[in-house]
Amino acid sequence: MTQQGTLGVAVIGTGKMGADHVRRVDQVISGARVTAVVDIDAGRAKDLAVRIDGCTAYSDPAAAMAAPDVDAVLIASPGPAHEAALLQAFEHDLPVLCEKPLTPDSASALRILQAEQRLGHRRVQVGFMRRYDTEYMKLKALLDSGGLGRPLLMHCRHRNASVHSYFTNEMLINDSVVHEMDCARWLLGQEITAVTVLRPTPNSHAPEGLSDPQLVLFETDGGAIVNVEMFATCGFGYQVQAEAVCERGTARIGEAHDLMTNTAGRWGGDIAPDFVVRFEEAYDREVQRWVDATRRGETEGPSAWDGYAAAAVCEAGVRAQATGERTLVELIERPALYR
Ligand code: ISE
Repeated sequence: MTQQGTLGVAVIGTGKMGADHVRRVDQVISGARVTAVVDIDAGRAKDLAVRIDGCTAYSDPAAAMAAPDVDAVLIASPGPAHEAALLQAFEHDLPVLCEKPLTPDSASALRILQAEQRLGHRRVQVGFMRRYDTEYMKLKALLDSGGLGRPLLMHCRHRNASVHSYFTNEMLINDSVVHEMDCARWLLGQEITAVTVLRPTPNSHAPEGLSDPQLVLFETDGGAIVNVEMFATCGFGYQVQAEAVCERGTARIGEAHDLMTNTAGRWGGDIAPDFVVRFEEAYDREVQRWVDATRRGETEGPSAWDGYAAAAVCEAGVRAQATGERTLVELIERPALYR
């Protein structure tokens, strides 16, 4: 660690999330500084690095991880590049915050689980940022307190204003519904055992070939059922809502009732435009907690097991989507390191 125990962080990947994390570590988070920025586009990395004191630009993640001023790694490159970067980080025994997905499929996620078990301790926190959102944290605490009794159902809505023209049906599961998969597992403390996907006649505003919206159902090993309305082209803004229906009551989050106005004969409030805005505080808290835990020599938060389980549920989801059939999730037994 560098001066006064400040954590030197290498940010790998400088797309939308990576660039936002560089800004966050540089300007928002305490106890850490960006000492390396890595991108296969060397010019892009350099543009970001020159704006930060003591920050070096790299185009090769391995070179950054070998640098003496790099104590920890934040991976925000595209999913297919994660496995190699994670394994390189393990070689140096560096703590990692890895944006979702851990890796793009369960076979590669399993290789990460195995490699981390060979290290003998947890090193990876997966970037499921909703777990750090104030409302989600309140819902989790309420469900864990048992005050509402056993959760029976969850209704979730996940709406994006729009998506790129290259957004596919598989991405709808792997990039978007994956958040509900993680939240359902975490909130309920249960594993998802089966997935069913139903598709109404598509929105005429959806990109060619994208069947949007879709209704995704999860069944869990605790007997709960979760339904997710995934609507990636709703047009009006970004909305993420969840309602738990329990034996003694219900609890709902995501209504965004913070500022209501009355004017010109109408009442209303604002809807966030996208996830960077909606979950800004959650991202800040996620990265701050990662830095704090890392400086204490600990690893917390969503683990590589959570990344693997999400990948396995996504695989079942993509199969269910293609076949229209209820599809079972195939999971290995949870290794001792993750219990
Ligand atoms: C995106 O990748 C995200 O992670 C967002 O949270 C999600 O709302 C969006 O649908 C995904 O494309």
